[in-house]
Amino acid sequence: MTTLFISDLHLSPSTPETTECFIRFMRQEAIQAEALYVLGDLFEFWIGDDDRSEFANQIRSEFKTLTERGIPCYFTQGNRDFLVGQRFARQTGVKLLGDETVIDLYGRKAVVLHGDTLCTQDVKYLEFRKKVHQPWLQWVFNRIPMSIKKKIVSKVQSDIKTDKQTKSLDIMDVTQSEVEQVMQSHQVDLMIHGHTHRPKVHTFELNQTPCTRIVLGDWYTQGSVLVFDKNNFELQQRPFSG
Ligand code: LP5
Ligand code: MN
Repeated sequence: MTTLFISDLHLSPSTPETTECFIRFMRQEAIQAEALYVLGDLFEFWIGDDDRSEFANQIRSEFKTLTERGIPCYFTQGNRDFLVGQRFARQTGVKLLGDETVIDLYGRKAVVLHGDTLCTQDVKYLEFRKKVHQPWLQWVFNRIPMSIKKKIVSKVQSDIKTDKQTKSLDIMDVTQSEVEQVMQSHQVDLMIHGHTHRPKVHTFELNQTPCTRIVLGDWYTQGSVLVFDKNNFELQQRPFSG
């Protein structure tokens, strides 16, 4: 039996190949797993749990099928789907996790998170994150009609687009001291996250203890899955034309 981790699919009606790959993954692979963890940015952008589009319904239904078959599904919000809420969880059977969650992986403790909060050099993003995470603002936004919400999101997205282009790749990667601080605070030697789209297994020592940080890959040109079982783990890819 395996535990599967995915993130950064950026699902959207405009990228049907990714959606097809995701659906195949859910129906053929996740259905046989012990658990599925989605560590953020499942969606290119999630405008709110009131999204009743055919696309949103289809994705919800894939999770519902899985959880109804008894496969536990866990979801951490990313910077693009921070508006996934309890209604989505109720409708799909998915369990929402907090920003940082410690899980038991076959007897080994691991902290799982999206990864955006580890990029402490990206001060402008973290300020932006703080703003859009304000509960009162989300409460208001969730009550605005869909057509107006779409206009607000497009406006904000186009306003901040150029800002990202001016940032160095370094700024948009994790800060090692923050990684260490988070791992120490949870007393774990394993961290799993996405966000940076730089899939890799990093090993380092922390207080003479060997530590591992696994970075999940995005789904831009292929599926990307971390497969974990009781003896081993592997970052694997899934071709689009499966
Ligand atoms: O995902 P990726 O890699 O493309 O970029 C992220 C960071 N960008 C984001 C932005 C989201 O994708 C788009 C969000 C649209 C939000 C609409 C909000 C509607 C209101 C909701 C209210 C509840 O996450 C990017 C990081 C990058 O990861 C790192 O890899 O750098 O961050 C940015 O580019 C953010 C800019 O630096 C922020 C610029 C400040 C602009 C201030 C505008 C204030 C708007 C307040 C909105 C209420
Ligand atoms: Mn992200």
